[in-house]
Amino acid sequence: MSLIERIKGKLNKTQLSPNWPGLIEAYKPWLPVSEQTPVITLKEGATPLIRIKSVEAMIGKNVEVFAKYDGLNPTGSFKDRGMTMAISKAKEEGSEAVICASTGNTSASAAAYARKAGMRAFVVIPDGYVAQGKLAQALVYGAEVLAIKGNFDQALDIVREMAVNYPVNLVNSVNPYRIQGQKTSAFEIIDCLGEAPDWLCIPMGNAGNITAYWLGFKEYFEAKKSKKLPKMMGFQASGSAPLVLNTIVKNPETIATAIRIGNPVNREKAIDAKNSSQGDFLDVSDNEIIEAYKLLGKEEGIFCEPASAASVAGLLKRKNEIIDGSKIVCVLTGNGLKDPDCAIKNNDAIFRSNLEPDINTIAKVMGF
Ligand code: AN7
Repeated sequence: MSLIERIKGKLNKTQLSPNWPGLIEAYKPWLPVSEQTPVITLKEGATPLIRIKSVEAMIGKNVEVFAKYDGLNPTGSFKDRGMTMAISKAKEEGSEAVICASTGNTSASAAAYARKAGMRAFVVIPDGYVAQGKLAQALVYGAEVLAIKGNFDQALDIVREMAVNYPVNLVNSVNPYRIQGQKTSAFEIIDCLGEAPDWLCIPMGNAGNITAYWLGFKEYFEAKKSKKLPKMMGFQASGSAPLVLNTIVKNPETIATAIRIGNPVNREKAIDAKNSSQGDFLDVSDNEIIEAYKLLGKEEGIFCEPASAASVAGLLKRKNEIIDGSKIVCVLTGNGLKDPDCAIKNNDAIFRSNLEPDINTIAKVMGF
């Protein structure tokens, strides 16, 4: 048996990345696509589940904690799961342009997929509140960037109205195809673990992703691919916590700019996910987010963006409620490279500069 055959024998299809067709092809029977749908894919999905033992140690019980590292998608966030669907369907419908409001990741993903499909990509963003990496992506992918003197919620109001009055296809998570694509991450978790986790910890902004995961878990459960449903544990930043506070936050503020959203459009669906799963919502401070962000970096070798670290910060905050023997998945929604400014400002690393270029200086600084 050749090496490649031996490897293939041991690995399932989701692990054979060279053969991975992208999530629409992989999960076609579960998605609203037909043979006529032009599939626009960058081979998104099939992201790794990584055991995070430093977090297990901090919980101090017999638990298994995994990170679903969706920051390894083609444009560096989970948005690609929804965007491959939204753009493929927009193409099928004959759209020539798409529009979205975005705190950054949606704009990067929409731009990449729309341009690949030969469409114009209009992205409306809150000026000055989009992380540098995300803005760089939108520009390089060829978006038409419209920065407003306002926040995400105002941007979303504008694009929703634009899509009613002008020939532009809306690709925010009010677009049902986005949710359909994003639910595949729940499928992957069950395909990988062989069962649903006990808890699913996830950051919430517009609450499309928690809605999508809940849909995915329910569909696999109803198809008997799992025997249980996870508790949906949603986390928000304290300065931007409309779902936790059950209100609208007029001026949301947080270091996690991805989830700086005060009036989530998927509010009712997120509340349903929480209630139906006997889950809960909780807020975490910017400090707690940064502590989790640094822990994942320096103990696990996982660089996620601040919004993503909210899932781990939230889990740690609730550690007393965890039942022994639990399996927990924390969704890491975006890649740390998206927000280099945050990384450079928030780390415990040693950085010595202005050193003379000779071995004696270097050895001395190293402590030898
Ligand atoms: C890294 O890009 O809303 O609760 O416009 O980028 O489904 O909104 C991003 C959201 C979590 C929250 N983590 O997801 C946008 C945008 C990261 C994100 C969320 C976002 P939802």
